[in-house]
Amino acid sequence: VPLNVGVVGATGLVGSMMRQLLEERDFPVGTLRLFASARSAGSQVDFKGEKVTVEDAATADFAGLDLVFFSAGGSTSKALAPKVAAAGAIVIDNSSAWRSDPDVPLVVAEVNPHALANMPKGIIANPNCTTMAAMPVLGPLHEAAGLKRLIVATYQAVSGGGMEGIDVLARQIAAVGDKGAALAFNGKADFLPAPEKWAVPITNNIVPLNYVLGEDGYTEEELKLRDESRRILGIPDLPVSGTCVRVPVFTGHGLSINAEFERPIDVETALALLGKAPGVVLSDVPNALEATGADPVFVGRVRPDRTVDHGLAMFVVGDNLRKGAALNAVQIGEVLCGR
Ligand code: A2P
Ligand code: 11C
Repeated sequence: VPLNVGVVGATGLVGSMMRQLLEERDFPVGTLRLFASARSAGSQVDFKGEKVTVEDAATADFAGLDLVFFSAGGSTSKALAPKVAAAGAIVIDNSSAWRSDPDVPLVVAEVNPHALANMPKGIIANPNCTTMAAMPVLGPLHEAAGLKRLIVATYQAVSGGGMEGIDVLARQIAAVGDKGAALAFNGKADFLPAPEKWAVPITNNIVPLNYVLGEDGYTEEELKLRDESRRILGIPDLPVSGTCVRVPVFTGHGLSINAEFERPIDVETALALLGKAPGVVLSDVPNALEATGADPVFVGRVRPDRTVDHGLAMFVVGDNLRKGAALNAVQIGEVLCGR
């Protein structure tokens, strides 16, 4: 049965990817309505060869919609998602607004679709792109051996910061131009651009501070990784220590993962499980360019972590705009359609 589908934040980076994936995956869309801020209301966007006019989300009437995807930031979701759900639609929200609400399931399509059985608010949360990349890999390993502790360092692409992140890196790369080799001896060269969006330049650099600091000196991104992993895997007190780092890559979040398990699990067993895990592809050198534009997450460098009794070390990369955001949201929609 075709559904009346909406996208709030349709003009943004993730919202545009949602539109693309609805088309690419032939999602059963009857009518598509697109919403954004007053700034872009009235503009026209292509969907399946037809023009759709963008509506102002603040004043729109949401009646008649079955399923509405949100990717317009946390405050828009907080304010609007309950209104849209009250009008009768199921909301799949990509922001962090609802992820810790016990009445809102936090779902990775391949890992915990059963959580969709309980959604009293009519709202479903889509995880952070960093957490997301790890879940299709850690889910089957946890099922086999019982995850006990997680140490993660990330290598995150700038498109995790939206269109603005892409623009900032592109501008900074252009400003350095062909003078970059001078940075081998002088990290304060006068041609370096002033920092924008991140505390220090992102080009030719690594930035171990993704925005805001929270509890214990961990960043919000690192705390999301901890809290969301606990909820998705169903291990409420799982110890997780993350270090989230921004790198000058446009798309593809990489994660170096050290996982400790309750029970023995060797590399061969892990590779056999990961080789047949849905949404996971084995790779000798999982890297950001390999992941960009691809649906699955890539895992490789799987080896024993002998610093603990039952440990594995590995590297995972996923497209932060696809599986990390828009794709998982659409996959949740597909799971709902299947019911
Ligand atoms: P607009 O293009 O009208 O500003 P990104 O994450 O790429 O920056 O995109 C953010 C998306 O969220 C855009 O589609 C943007 O619309 C939308 N958005 C931002 N603020 C609001 C708001 N208050 N109400 C509805 N949509 C919003
Ligand atoms: C980043 N992971 O790479 C963030 C973007 O909680 O959905 C997504 C933030 C979120 O900057």
